[in-house]
Amino acid sequence: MVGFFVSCDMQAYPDIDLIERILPDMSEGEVLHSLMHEIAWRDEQIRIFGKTMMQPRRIAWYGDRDALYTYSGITHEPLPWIPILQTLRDAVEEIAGAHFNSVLCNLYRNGQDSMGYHSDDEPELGRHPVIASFSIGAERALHFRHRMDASIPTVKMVLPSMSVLVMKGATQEHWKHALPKTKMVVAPRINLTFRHVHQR
Ligand SMILES: O=C(O)CCC(=O)C(=O)O
Repeated sequence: MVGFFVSCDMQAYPDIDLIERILPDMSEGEVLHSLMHEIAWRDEQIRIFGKTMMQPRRIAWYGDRDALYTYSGITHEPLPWIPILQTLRDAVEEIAGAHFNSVLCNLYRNGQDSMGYHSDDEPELGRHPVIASFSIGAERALHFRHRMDASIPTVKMVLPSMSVLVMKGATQEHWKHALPKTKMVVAPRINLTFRHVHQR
């Protein structure tokens, strides 16, 4: 396995590993260019407190044909895998030691694009899912907030370009995560969260 691990205390930290600089034989520029231009990015609406608005990021859902996934109240039908996503899936499967049949792609166009606090705890992901989150482009911080114990400090993980964050164990059960807006970063960032969706 290539990379550098940050091992975390199970009590005060989510069960996560950060592996930096995967794919040593592919350039960051090539991968970023492919993801930007070959993914069918789309804008999606969300409803918050009765108001409909655009999500502050662009998204796409790819996967095996039967990997249907309900997310933010919307059922996503996957688009078929494309070569760059298959290559990245192979790499993250080896790192995570898990099989993934789908991927949620997020494009944050600048520091004003973001994702609010949530857990990836939909029933079709099963209990204690392994989720491998590949990041490329601008470095942004992912924040983890404990769901039950407000005295536990927020964990802030800076996710470098070409890194994989593996979330596992009780991470989704006990923690919420978010990608806050930032005034510092203006460059785009792409994040791919590889998941295994079980059929109901
Ligand atoms: O962009 C990120 O690093 C987080 C993405 C995320 O939380 C999700 O797709 O559920």
